[in-house]
Amino acid sequence: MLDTIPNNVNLEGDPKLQRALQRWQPDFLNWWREMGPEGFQADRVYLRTAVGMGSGDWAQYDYVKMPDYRWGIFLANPRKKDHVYFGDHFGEKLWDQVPGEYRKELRRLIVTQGDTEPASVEQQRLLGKIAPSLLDLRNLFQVNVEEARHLWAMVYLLHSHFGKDGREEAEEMLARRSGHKDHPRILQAFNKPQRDWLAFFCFTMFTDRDGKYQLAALSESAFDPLARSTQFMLMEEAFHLSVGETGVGRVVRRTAEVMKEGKDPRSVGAIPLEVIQKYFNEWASACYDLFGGEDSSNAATYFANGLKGRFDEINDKRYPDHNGLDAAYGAKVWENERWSDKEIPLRRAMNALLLDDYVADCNRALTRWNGILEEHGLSERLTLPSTRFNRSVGLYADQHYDPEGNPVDEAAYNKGLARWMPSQDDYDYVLQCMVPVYEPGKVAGWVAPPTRGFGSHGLDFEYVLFH
Ligand code: BYC
Repeated sequence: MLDTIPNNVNLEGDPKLQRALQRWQPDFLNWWREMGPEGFQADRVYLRTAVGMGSGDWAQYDYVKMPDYRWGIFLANPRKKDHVYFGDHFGEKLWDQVPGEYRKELRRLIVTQGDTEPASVEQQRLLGKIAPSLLDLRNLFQVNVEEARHLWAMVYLLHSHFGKDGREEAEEMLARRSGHKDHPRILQAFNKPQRDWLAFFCFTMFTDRDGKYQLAALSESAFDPLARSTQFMLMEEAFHLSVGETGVGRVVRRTAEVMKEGKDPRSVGAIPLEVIQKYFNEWASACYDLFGGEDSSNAATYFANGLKGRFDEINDKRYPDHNGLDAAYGAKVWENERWSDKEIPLRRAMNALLLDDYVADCNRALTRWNGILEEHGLSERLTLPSTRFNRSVGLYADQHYDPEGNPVDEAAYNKGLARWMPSQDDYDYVLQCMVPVYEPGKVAGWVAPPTRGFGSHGLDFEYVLFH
C-alpha cells in the first residue's frame, strides 16, 4: 500500500510510521469520498501531482480519477542556513525533533494549519456542479486534491513527531466538519459556506492568501520538518492564489465589459460591482481574523521560541534585528470617543505585522482589478475593507467600524451592514448566474474567459473526461 504514497521522507525506513499512516489512509479515503467533490469522483481529471524535489520537475501532469490521486509527503530541500535565525534560540542548530518544552505549541500550530486543509475541500464540495468552464472545474479539483495533500503533510508531522496525541489529532482532522454545529473546523472562516464561484474566487484570493502568509511564517521555523513541509506546500499554493486573483479579475472584466456597453450587469446575468464589493467586504474581513489578535501573547511565544517567524524573516531587509525585543508596533485604537496610539511590544505584534504584509499584497491585486475598470473607461473603483471592519478577533473585535475604518454607533453599523455585506438576495442572484458550462473552450456569461489554459494546454483542451 505504501508504494502508493510517494515521499521523500524515507517512509520505507520507518516501519512504525508506516503502520500509523497505513491505519490513517483508509479513513482519509473514506473522508475524501464522503466530503470531497460531489458527483465527479469517477471522472478523469487532468491534474498536477507533486512528485518531490528531484532534479526534474517537482510535479507530473496527467489524467487521474480523484480517489486515485497519489497524495504524497514531501519536504523542500534543506535550507541554506542550518541554524535558528530569530528569537531566543538564535544561532542554535535547527531542530529535527520537537523539543519537549515546545511540544504543546508546535502541536497546536500544526493542528490549526492542518485543520484548514480538509475544511476548504468540504466548503467547496458542491461547486463542481456549477462550474463556469471545464478549465475552472479542473482548477477547482486541482485546488481540492492539493489541499488534501497539505492535510497529508501536517498528518505526517503529527504521526512522526507527536506519538499517540499526534495520531489522535490526525483522526480528529477527519472528524471535524466545516460548518458543523457541534464539531466545526477550528478557525471561523473555514466554517463559512462557499455557495457560488464568486465566493470560491474570493476564498482562493483572500483565504488562500492568509495560507500563503501563515505557511511562509511557519517555513521560517526552527523545527525543520515543519519549515520544509510548509515550504513545499507554498509551491502548490501559488497556483491556488492565481486561481483566486485571476478569477476575481475575470468577474470584474466581464462586468466592466457590460457596463462599458451601457448595460446593467443584471440584465445580462453578470455580477454588479456593488455585489463584488460586498463579497470583498465579507471575505477579506473574515480573513483578517485568521491572523489572530494584533496584540498576542501566543504570537510572542511562537516568535521567542523560534516556532514561527515573520514573512521572509531571513531575507527581508526590514528585519535587520531578528530578536524583536527592542522595538514596538504602533496601532491606533478608538477609546473614549477619540483615537489614541497604542504601542505593542514587537514580539506581541507578530500577527499585526503579518496582517500588514497580507493587506499590502491584497492591495496589489486590487490595483490590477481597478486597472481593468479604468481600461474600460469606468470611474467606479473597488476597495479593500479596513482591517477594523467586521472583526471578531483582536483589537477591533466587537466594536463598530464602517468599511473605511471609521467608528460608527451600533445603530448606524447595523443599518450599514445591508449596504456593506451581501444580503440573501445578493447570494440568490449570484447563485442564479451560476449556469454550469462543461463544453471545452466555452465559458459562462458572468465571467470573462481565462487568458490561458493549464500546463501546456489551451482553453479548449478537454480537462475533464466525464465517465
Ligand atoms: N478563529 O493570540 P491570539 C490555510 C483564538 S489558512 C477562532 O489572538 P494567535 C488555508 C486563538 O486560538 C492558514 N479562534 O491568536 C487557506 C486563541 O485561543 P486561546 C492556516 C481564533 O494564537 C485556504 C485566542 O483566540 N494556518 O492554510 O496568535 C485553504 C487568542 O488568539 C482565531 C494558520 O493559521 C480565529 N480566527 O493566532 C486551505 C497557522 N484567531 O489561546 C488552507 C497556524 C485566534 O485563548 N495558526 N483565535 O485558547 C496560528 O499561527 C495561530 O493559531 C493563529 C491565531 C494565527 C490562527
